[in-house]
Amino acid sequence: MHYALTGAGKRVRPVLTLAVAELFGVRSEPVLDLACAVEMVHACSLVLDDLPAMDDAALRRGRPTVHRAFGESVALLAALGLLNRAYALVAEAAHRLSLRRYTAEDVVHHLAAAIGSDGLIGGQALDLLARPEEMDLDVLEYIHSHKTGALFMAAGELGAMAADARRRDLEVIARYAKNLGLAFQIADDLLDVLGTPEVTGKDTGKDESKVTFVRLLGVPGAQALAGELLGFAVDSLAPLGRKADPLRELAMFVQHRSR
Ligand code: GRG
Repeated sequence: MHYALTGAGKRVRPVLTLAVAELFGVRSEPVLDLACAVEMVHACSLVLDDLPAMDDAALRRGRPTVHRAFGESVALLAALGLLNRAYALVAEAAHRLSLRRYTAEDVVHHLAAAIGSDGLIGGQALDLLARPEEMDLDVLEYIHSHKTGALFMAAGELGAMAADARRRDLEVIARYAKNLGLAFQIADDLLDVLGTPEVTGKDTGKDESKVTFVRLLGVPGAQALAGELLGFAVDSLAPLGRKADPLRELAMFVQHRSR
């Protein structure tokens, strides 16, 4: 669990949780716990995604994947351990926050819904099961807005809930994070083609046999779509004014990321 969690990842999702809570004026230990829980869920998903039964990856965050380092059975247990710890942490943090607009159950339920069969798990299942001839842009968007976008949305929404943000502000953050997450995934597809393992810290060229945004649109088309989605993300922040600038910077980071 420690190995999976502490590798040299970018921490984009927990940064999103912290940045959202902070823009609504809240910076506290329970918020940090929520952010850590989001990263634990992400680390869990990476361990599972790397398994031989899924992507069969050798390299992650610049070092051997968890199953390569410790064996498949330990990797499975580590993933479940991280997921369990994440739920416990969110439940404790949500309780300590004692919010006015949201119950602790709302917060836990939000995360659970993002992970479940209508979230990461559903997106990943369709990714594994869809036949190449069934893949078009709509199916690809469904897969990635679930397997990647759902955790970005939850990361942002948990930050907003932790700050007791109004429902309409929660919706602003959800729209931003959905577009950011999809753009992040397209950038990931582009890095699989244009990046190197030395810089990205993971295997590249893994998607050669897969239908990806780059396969369907070409490199310039995928770059243009990522740019367009990031534009939507940034536009949706207008009601929040200048205090949302850190989220605009995060969108810039996604646009220009090399790892
Ligand atoms: C039970 C949590 C859970 C998941 C089960 C395996 C699975 C379902 C989903 C896989 C989701 C997945 C791995 C999507 C890919 C998302 C993605 C773009 C990962 C790379 O994220 P980065 O670049 O990685 O943020 P670092 O290492 O920087 O954190």
